[in-house]
Amino acid sequence: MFFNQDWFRRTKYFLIEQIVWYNMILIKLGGSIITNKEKPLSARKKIIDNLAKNLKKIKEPIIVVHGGGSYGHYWSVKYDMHTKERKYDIRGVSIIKNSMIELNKIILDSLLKNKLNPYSLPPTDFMSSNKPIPNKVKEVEKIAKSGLIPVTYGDALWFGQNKTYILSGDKIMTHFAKILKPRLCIFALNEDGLYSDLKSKKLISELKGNIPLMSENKMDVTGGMTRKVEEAIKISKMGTNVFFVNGRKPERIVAAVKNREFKGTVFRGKRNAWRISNTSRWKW
Ligand code: IP8
Repeated sequence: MFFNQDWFRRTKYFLIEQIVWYNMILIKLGGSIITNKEKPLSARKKIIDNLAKNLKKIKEPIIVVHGGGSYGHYWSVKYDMHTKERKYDIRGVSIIKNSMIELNKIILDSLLKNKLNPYSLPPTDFMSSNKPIPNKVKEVEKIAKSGLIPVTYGDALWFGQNKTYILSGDKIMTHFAKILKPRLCIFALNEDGLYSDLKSKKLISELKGNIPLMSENKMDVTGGMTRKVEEAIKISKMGTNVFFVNGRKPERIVAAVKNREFKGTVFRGKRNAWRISNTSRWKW
C-alpha cells in the first residue's frame, strides 16, 4: 500500500518541517525610502503609508526592521559616530537614539493607521554589546506569530566599557536570519534593485558571482548599498532567498511574498535553489 503508516508519518514530519522552516518573513525598510536623505529629519509619510497599506496584504507573520535615513544617519554624521565600537560623544549617542525613536514612532503610527498591530522593539531588547541574544530573538518570532508585527531599527547602542557603536538595521536582518531562518528576506530600497551599471540603470535580476561597484553615500555611516549587498549575500549563503525591491512600488513586496512575478534583484538562497529549479512559479 502506498498510503501506509510510514507514508503518513513521513508526510507529517515533512509538513511540520515546512511550517517550522518557512516560518516568517523579514522586511527591511531602508532609510533612503522612508526618509528623504537630502533633507535632515524628513520622513516620507506618504511612502510609509503606502508601504503599510501593502504590508497589510501579507497574511504571514512578518518582522519589520527599518533604517536611520535622515534621522539616525544625519546625527551620526554630525557626531562622527560609526559602526566601530569606541568612546563616542555621549551627547551624540543620546541624540541619535532619540531621533530613531522619533522615526520609529512615525512608522508605528502609519502601521496602526492602516489597521496593523506593530510592536516596537528597540534593539536593546535583543542585543548585548554587539551580539544578538538568541533567546530574545526567538521571542521576537513568537511575537510575530501572535499577530503582532515586531518593528525594530538600526540604532546607537551601548557596547560596554564606556564604548558605544551604530548598529545597522541591515546587520539586524543578518542576526535575525541566522537565528530565525525566515522564509525570505526583503530589502525595500529607493531603487528597483541592484544595477550592473549605475548610468544605464541596467537591473540585475539575479546576483551571481561578481558584485557590481556601488556609489558611496557620505550621509550613510553604516555603508549604504555596499553593506546591504554584503548582508544579503551572508543571508543567502545561510539558505534564505533575499529580494531587493523598490519600496516606492510596494506591490512588488507583496508579489515577492506571494511568489508572483516582480521586478527586483534576487540573491538566491542555497537552501531554496533546488525548489526554484523544480518549479515554474518563480519568475524573475
Ligand atoms: O540605516 C542605521 O541603520 P541603517 C541607524 O539600517 C543609525 O544602517 C542610528 C544611523
